[in-house]
Amino acid sequence: MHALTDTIVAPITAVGGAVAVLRLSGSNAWRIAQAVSGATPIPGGARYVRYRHGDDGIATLFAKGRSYTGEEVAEISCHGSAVSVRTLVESCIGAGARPAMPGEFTLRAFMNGRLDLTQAEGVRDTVEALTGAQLRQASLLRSGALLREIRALRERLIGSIASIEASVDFSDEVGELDREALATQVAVVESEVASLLGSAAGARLVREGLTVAIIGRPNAGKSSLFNRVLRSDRAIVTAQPGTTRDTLRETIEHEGMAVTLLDTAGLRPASDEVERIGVARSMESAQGADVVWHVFDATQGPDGGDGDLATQRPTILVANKSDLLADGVRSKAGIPVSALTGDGIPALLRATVGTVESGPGLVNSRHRPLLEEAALALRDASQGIADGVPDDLAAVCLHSAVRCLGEITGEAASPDILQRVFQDFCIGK
Ligand SMILES: Nc1nc2c(ncn2[C@@H]2O[C@H](COP(=O)(O)OP(=O)(O)OP(=O)(O)O)[C@@H](O)[C@H]2O)c(=O)[nH]1
Ligand SMILES: [Mg+2]
Repeated sequence: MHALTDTIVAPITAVGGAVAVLRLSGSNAWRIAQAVSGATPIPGGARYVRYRHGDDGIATLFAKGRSYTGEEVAEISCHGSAVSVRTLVESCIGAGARPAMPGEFTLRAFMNGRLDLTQAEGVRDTVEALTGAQLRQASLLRSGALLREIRALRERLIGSIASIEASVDFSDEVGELDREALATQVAVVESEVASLLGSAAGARLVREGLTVAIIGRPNAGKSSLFNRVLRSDRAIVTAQPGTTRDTLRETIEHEGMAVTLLDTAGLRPASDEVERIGVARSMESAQGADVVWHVFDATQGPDGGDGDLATQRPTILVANKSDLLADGVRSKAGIPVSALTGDGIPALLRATVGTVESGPGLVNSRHRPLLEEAALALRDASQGIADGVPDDLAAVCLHSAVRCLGEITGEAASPDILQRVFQDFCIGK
């Protein structure tokens, strides 16, 4: 890791816009902004500046303690062409800055106590959000909603540990430990940790979205359905069975949730090597999906040799080509849809989202194992208190739960945990 005392620079806007903004952070930020622009920008305000390399823009200075990173910061804008951005970055480096590492602005904000690890994750999730639900969830995390909950639980446990330690060390003054009160305190924390864990699965679906594998026999209309739901001609459709070979993947937003659709090769005994690989990939897609759409031709029914398509995943039977059924005839099974006319697609999407439990929640895949470990330690503590183990043994379990909660917020985080959190940030965050 590079020195945290360097002044760093990176564009904080995406390429391709009309305007770009560079952020300089560190003790020389203002001096470097001044060196590249020749003007004296106004502390705490924005000022029009002309850069030595030819472009111009606005410089905004933030004082130490009043910026995103907590350090002295200058944000300087220029026009968004790649050459203007590159030249301005190079000028800043020439004046003493170093290129920022991915996530380094947010790492510095964390180091300076501007945010905790869960809020840093909220920053990353906000930048990466694709749907309205993801944006709301990320903003809640960024606002410190999980931090406050975890910190409150941690403080309660620290209080319990203190009461145990006081009764061990100063039993003459504070008297015997009130084991019943202690058991109640631990039980409350235990149930709150359990409820956080209970929200994790739903939160994952909002965060990562839902993956749907479309499988079925050749010619059932899988690719047609895929195209219809995407509203584009993404996949090749022909009347010839065995058209799709490679798995295709596209994401849409449905009612705030990211839904990734996988179009797969029709399942049948393969006639050549390419098809054999395609069929194997179809089964792999199905095993990895949250939901499977098992598509069949409504004029034939699902039983036409489709029995071998069973997967372990929640499966929705989809009776496609319902437009070919005679008036008044209903498909024997499944949700009737027509990829040709679009009939039944809204009902299919509703049923799909209905098979999974998705809900607001702030727990991510890093927090989850730590919460599980805390829950185990709390269970051991409760058990110990009920069984009358020595008080300091119960305290050991509580200490371990406190450490897990501290790793979530970063109050007790080692350098490798920090590296894991910040490594998947992009440059400029
Ligand atoms: N009438 C009607 N025809 C459809 C419908 N959906 C698909 N088809 C036709 O069925 C044929 C096969 O469609 P595809 O979408 O290629 O089927 P597939 O399941 O992807 O087939 P493979 O990729 O070979 O496994 C094409 O001729 C489509 O035009 C539908 O809802 N109604
Ligand atoms: Mg196909």
